Amino acid sequence: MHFDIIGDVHGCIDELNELIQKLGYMKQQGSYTAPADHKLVFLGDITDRGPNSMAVIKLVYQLVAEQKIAFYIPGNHCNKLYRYFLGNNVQQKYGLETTVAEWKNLQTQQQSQIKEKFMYLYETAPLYFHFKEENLVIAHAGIKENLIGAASERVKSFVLYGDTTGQTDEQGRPIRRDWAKKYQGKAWVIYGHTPVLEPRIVHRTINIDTGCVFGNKLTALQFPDLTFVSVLSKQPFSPDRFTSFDSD
Ligand SMILES: [Mn+2]
Repeated sequence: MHFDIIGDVHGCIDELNELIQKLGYMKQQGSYTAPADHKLVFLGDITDRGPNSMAVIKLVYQLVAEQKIAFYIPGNHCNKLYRYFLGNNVQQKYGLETTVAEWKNLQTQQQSQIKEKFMYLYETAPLYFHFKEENLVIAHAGIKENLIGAASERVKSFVLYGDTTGQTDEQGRPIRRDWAKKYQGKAWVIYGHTPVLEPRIVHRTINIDTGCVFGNKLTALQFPDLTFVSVLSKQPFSPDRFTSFDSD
């Protein structure tokens, strides 16, 4: 099996369609045909901040649930949207406000369709993938070696939010530990969550969130070939959103 793993989409539907086609998936009458033995993987944060989260939900649902040519796992933004749809009191900021505004603009029938599709995706998704035969782990914010195979609140928080310290920086963003630097596992860990200008490879970990919604590019990693395929973002560039790692 070949996996085409796509980084954080965040509502960037045009870039997503372009990337899927660049990966060799053929579009005909709105539906995609995968190259033989290939599957797409979405590693979470498909909505929020970008121009068209509704269209991304529809497309990911179509590929995962209807056409069965893609897999999906949630990210922290997905978790928040899910809790919003459950009726929980969720703060509408950090991007959720754009998705909620789009959703509220829909007619009632379309609202329930989108909600049902998204909730189905979220509820049927595992927290992360562990493809043992392929020696491949895919988790939104990554995973530590000793957590692979486990399922607990600690694992849930790690794969959704990363290795957070519980503290925040001057901009109010959570401070995260650089777990990848200490990773010694044999399995490849593919993740996103932290925008970087270029895919970041450290030991057997690869961050493919190249910040499409912040104006850089949308990247896919082809596994096991380990080749990157990217398309340029159409969004305005926000250089301050990208993390640089000093001593990789
Ligand atoms: Mn994230």
